Amino acid sequence: MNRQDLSSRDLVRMITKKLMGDIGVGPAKAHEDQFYRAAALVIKELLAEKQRKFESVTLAAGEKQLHYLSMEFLPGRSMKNALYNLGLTTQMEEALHELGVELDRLYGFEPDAGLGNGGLGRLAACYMDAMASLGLPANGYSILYEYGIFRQKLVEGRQTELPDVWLPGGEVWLSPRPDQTVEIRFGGVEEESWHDGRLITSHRDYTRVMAVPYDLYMPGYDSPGVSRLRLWSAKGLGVDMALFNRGDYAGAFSQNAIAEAVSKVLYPDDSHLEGRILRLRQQYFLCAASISDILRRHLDAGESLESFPQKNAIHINDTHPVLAIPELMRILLDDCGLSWERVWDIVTKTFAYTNHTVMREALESWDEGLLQTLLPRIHRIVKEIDNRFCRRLREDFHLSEAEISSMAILNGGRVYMANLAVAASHSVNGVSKLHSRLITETIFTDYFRVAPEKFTNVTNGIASRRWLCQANPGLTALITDCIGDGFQKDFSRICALAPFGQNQAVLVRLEEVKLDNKRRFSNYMAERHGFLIDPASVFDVQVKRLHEYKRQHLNALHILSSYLWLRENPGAEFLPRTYIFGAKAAPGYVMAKEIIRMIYHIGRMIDADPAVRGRLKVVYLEDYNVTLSELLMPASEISEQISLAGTEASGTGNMKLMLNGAITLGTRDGANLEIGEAVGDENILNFGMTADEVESLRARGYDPGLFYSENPVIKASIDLMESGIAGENFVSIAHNLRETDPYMVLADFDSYSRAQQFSTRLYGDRARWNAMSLANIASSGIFCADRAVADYARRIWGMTR
Ligand code: 26Q
Repeated sequence: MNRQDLSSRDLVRMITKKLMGDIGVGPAKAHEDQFYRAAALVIKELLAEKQRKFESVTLAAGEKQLHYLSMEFLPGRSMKNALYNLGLTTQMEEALHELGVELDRLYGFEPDAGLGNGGLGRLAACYMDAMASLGLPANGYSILYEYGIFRQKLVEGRQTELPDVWLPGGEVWLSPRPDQTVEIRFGGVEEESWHDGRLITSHRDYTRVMAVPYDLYMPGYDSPGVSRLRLWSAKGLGVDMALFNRGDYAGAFSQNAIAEAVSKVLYPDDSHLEGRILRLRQQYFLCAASISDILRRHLDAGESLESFPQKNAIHINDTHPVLAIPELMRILLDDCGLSWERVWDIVTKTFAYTNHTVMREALESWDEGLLQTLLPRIHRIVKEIDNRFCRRLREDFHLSEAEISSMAILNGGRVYMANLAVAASHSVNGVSKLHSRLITETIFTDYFRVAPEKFTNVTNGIASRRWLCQANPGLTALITDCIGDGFQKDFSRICALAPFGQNQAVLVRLEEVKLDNKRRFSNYMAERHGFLIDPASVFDVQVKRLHEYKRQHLNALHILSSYLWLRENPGAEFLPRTYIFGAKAAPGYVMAKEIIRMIYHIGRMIDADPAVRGRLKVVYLEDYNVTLSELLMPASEISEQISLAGTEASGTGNMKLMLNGAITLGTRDGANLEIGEAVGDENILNFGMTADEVESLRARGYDPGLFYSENPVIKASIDLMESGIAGENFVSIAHNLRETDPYMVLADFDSYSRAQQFSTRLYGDRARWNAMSLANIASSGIFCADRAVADYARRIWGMTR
């Protein structure tokens, strides 16, 4: 049974029962938020039941299970997606209507589950959806952060961070499983001794934290599959009675508080953050709880240790959960008594690793002393892995000491997590063709020479049904009218839309759908934030985390130049354009926060200037998240993907925008290149240096000062930053651009400006623009997460269906 076979009558009965039984109110008196909870509880129960069935069928059939370990999952809201995938939206609408409420209004009561920072976390959520839709058994593992990604508030353009309290509305989706709690041990002393000729390790004086699992179910579309995301919550052992009885109340409770701090809050993405001990505790907490759970389930199914790699694939999402490797080794060595060689064999057949960045400064490393104190046994195992590994490189591969030290796991008192991941995984992949090539040429070049067969590429994909069918019903209806149903299940079929690029009636309808979505977005912004956005202006969108490599400041610099141009040419014809930004900055990233403040003030300056107002507008969206993104993507027309070539691993927002008919204005970076291959050069707006050109410019020596002094447009725009934008100046950004410009904003500026102007000309030719937009939608099939996950399943996880 793929679609849930329930009538609206059944749902009325089930919702009423939940209201009376769990919430304590009858339908006549219930408020909307109570209806939201009741409906969520009904859906959760259906999902739990479906997941149980799916799991028992796949286990009975002896199917291989995927375990996806990630410090981040960013599912956003669950209700709409669950109903859509179960095929229950209409019945639920009718049921609620009968009870006097509108389903659409209930969606608004659900908070985003924001247990991630951005791309990497959202990717994990998209993949859970795809696994379930393909009917492949998948378990996601992460942490039940009490506070997810901070809520962003702008005060005079300054980002301030507020705690994200999501559990009050979010926990209705979680099923606690306290019976499957796991004990995690930190610190203490580790000893080895010999008994009857065997080496026995013992561990004492450790502190204990309990990991309590909460499950979130994610159903597949028109499929029996349901993915289970298991989130671990840290629980202390309660009050220390000995201290309490002595009257030491602070001491009596403090151990408990320290233990529970582990799952309190998600670390905001900060690649430069010096190794914080709490982050390392979080990482081990996730890994130890998950490995224990995976192994228990494997053995409960009546399987042997030998069959572990045949029945389980463990994927580590970047290096954050890499301690799962030594943790599995620890259990197999110490608790199961296997030999090192057998354990190494099991581990290297089980683990696969995805890298999400080429930037060296973002590669994780930990102080070795810290690891030793916090996890003495894990440290010893890592040391032994490193010893054996380096010995092999020296003896079997005859590598030089320089090569060995670049590949070593322990070096100069630090632990290199990416090296551990590559050494112990059977597969290492990047997330776009370019990125996968670059990692073999830069950060992993020595590894690539020794074991080229490990390296592969799987280009990212997105949950197309969420980002198109659920987020953009108008466009979905148009596509269905053209090519019928069927593309929802098999997204590669969306290519059947391509011939409609010749059909003027379809193109006109496409334009109308876009305008409707722009109006919907403008109305929302007006009601919520009092912003007035003209739906007739071009919606030019850059939404992603704020980082210098993503170059929001290149966009801002160009807006400043347009502003100056308009001031000098007040009578000129100018296609009105609204630049929409949405981005959170890591709280400690000073330059990123300054860029936010500058963009905000550019918006103010323009609004205050009658000569420019109405033709240019800059909107900074506060607290950009998954739900806001679902509203914005359908309304977007230009997709800004302007990272310095060679820095953005893939990008996934670029795919969501393309799927909704936006035209990419971007560098030849990450997945932009593959978007270009799919749509053809005439349907994408590329500019700037290629990754190779960036490299050679760097090698020749890049001097941003030259661009500043020789290009009057650049000079005037940077000078404006310094002299004042809406009464504020941005000296540090101006200085950064002129003096170092690490991401070569000035080198790409001219080319970017020309691409912007070209986009304006194209937009003026409505038929041409609409045809380009349609070509983008029709070419987006390969960026569906179903395709990406099918690739992983076949080529990396050894799963078939
Ligand atoms: C590091 C140290 C301390 C705390 C947090 C972190 C941290 C957390 C998250 C470092 C990095 C991340 C996330 C990285 C990320 O999202 N990368 C993006 O992954 C996407 C999915 O593959 C790609 O599309 C993007 O190109 C890539 O930037």
